[in-house]
Amino acid sequence: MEQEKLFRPINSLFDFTSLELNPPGELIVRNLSDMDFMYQDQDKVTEILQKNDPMIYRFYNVEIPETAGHLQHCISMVFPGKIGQEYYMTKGHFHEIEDTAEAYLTLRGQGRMVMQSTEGETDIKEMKKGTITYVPPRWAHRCVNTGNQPLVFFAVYRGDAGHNYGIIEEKGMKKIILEEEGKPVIKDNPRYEN
Ligand code: S6P
Ligand code: ZN
Repeated sequence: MEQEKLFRPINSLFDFTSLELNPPGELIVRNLSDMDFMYQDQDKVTEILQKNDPMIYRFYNVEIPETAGHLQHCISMVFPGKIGQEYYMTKGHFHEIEDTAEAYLTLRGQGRMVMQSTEGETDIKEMKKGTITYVPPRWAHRCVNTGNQPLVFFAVYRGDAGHNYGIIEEKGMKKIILEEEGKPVIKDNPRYEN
């Protein structure tokens, strides 16, 4: 069998002050207009988008071949803020190859990882500097910034795992995280369609 061409080791450096990765790899930015339909308060979304289009999060994907033997890894940051009572969050996804897991190390900030299995169960874990969150195979995952500084985390997953946003774009997730009396609370998503 022909051997894959030898891939050279690489180093990336994350700067905790500028919040940039060097080299940046592939930088993906998501503004509110990229995920406006995901928030509960659609009047608030419209009101905000009439004035500006805030950056909700961005992530740096180190450029790694998307094959099973490799480990994709990235640095993501969700900025602090809310749409109405709902905290800024990532879109969330299943992996295209559902049977692939992921590990997250939180580097800075405060948040929650909202997970939902293909069977419809929910699990929510705290994210804060030092937490290592394991996302087992077949769990969708979304990160919510419940603090007042950027929520920054490092994630690593199988090279060919891929991303499936479709189900969450269509249906949302069962649980949402809102701020009530200055604190994050878990609520049923009134817009979730079974
Ligand atoms: C990839 C991993 C993260 C997310 C990133 C953005 O499997 O979970 O790198 O891609 O945090 O989230 P999302 O939901 O927009 O891909
Ligand atoms: Zn993932």
